[in-house]
Amino acid sequence: METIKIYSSARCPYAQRTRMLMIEKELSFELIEVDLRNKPDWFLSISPYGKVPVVVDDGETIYESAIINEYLDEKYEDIPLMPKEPFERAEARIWMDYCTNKYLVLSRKLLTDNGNDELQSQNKEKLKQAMIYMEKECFEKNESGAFWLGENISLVDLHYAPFFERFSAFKELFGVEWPEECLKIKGWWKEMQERDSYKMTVLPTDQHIDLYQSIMRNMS
Ligand SMILES: N[C@@H](CCC(=O)N[C@@H](CS)C(=O)NCC(=O)O)C(=O)O
Repeated sequence: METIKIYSSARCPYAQRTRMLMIEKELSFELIEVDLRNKPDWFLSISPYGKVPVVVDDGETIYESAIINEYLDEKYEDIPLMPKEPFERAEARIWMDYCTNKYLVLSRKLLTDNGNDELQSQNKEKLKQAMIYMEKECFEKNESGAFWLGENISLVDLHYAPFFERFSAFKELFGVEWPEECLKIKGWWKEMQERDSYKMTVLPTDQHIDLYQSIMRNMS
């Protein structure tokens, strides 16, 4: 088997999802760091969207973190990260979709609406309600286990973890508070921080703050 190649950027939360998956599944891989401010031509010829992560496995190119992670989980079955039952698989995908289309959309609004106090207080309230929804509809319904789907870590945990890592930067930049109702999510986050996959990919909050500040400067 050829070593899997992953084209990544240390600061990219989407690439982090895939790097975490490789570590959780104990896959051997070659990590290729790409300078996204100065993308080399060879990278643009590999990455159709010019984005990381991209994976090359057995000569095939796969991109988009959620698709890569499902692909690698299906192909390398020894340590499965998705449930077997179709309904449970659908539930996992619903929670990953919630991350993309709700949690991340609301988080991004804090960046785009920075400076508008009225909109920011609405954004913070919406983000809080989204977290309370996750707490009540997912974590409080789990009968056992600290993970998103219960006892076993899954693709859903890897989907959210990089963005919870960045929560402390959002607290610092925008005063976002962890809702006091979200105790089980807090327990999950504590558990995730103990994983090797997290410890080997985490960056200090200062670096996230710098990156978000530069994103906001480029917006204005
Ligand atoms: N939906 C993509 C998002 C990937 C993405 O936005 N990557 C960023 C870095 S975090 C990137 O490569 N940006 C370069 C660019 O847009 O030019 C995924 O899940 O893989």
